[in-house]
Parts: sequence; C-alpha cells; structure tokens
Amino acid sequence: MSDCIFCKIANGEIPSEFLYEDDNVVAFNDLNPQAPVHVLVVPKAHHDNFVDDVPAETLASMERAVKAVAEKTGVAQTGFRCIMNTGAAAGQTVMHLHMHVLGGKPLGEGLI
Ligand code: D5M
Repeated sequence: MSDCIFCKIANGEIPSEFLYEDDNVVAFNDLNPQAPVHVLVVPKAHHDNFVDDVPAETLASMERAVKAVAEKTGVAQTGFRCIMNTGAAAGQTVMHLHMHVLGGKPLGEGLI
C-alpha cells in the first residue's frame, strides 16, 4: 500500500532500526512507547489486521520475532504482554497488521 507508514518502514523506504528481521516480518521500537520495552512486530506484506487472510508462514515469523525481541530486550525473563488491536473500535490506529510487545515494568493483572 503506497501510503501505509508500516509498509514504508518494513520495505526500507523509511529508514528504521530493526530489532529483528526475516523474510516475512520486521520488529522496531514504537514511536510512542507505553512501557520501557514497546516493540512492534510488523509483517512486510500488507494486511489490514488479524482478520485478514494472513499466511501461516507470516504468523510463524511473528512468533519467532516476538521470542527474539523478548530475549534481546530482556523481557523474556521478566515477563511481557502481546497485544494486537484489531479494528478502530479496538484502538487500532495504523491499519497494517502489527503486534505490540510490551514489558520492562509491572503490567498488572488486567487485560488492558
Ligand atoms: O498502534 C499503532 C502504534 O504505532 C502506536 O503505538 C504508535 C505506533 N507508530 C505510529 N507510527 C509509527 C512510526 N512511524 N514508527 C514507530 N511506531 C509508530 P495501534 O495498535 O494501531 O493503536
């Protein structure tokens, strides 16, 4: 998608520092962090959100990326939360599938 910010980051059009990259996904720090560790795992191919028909290999890459990011940032040891906002009513503001990886502080027991 030509005007999609995450497409531009994932394809290198907007330079970014990736914490993880493979053939299917990239991971980079959130611009507006909500926790000491706040990383976004983003497929290279455009999918609006999780309801789209996301290929199994992309989902597998997202899982690998989460684990790699968690190890790299230290939250694999201290605990972390993954969130995928799906649809505007759920708080999705960037309409390109992404998973938030949050940690580095106590996150409490609630879902949100
Ligand atoms: O989350 C969208 C997230 O994307 C939100 O936490 C800000 C982040 N964001 C927006 N633009 C950028 C850029 N350019 N770099 C890094 N992070 C960015 P949502 O689940 O859609 O509400």
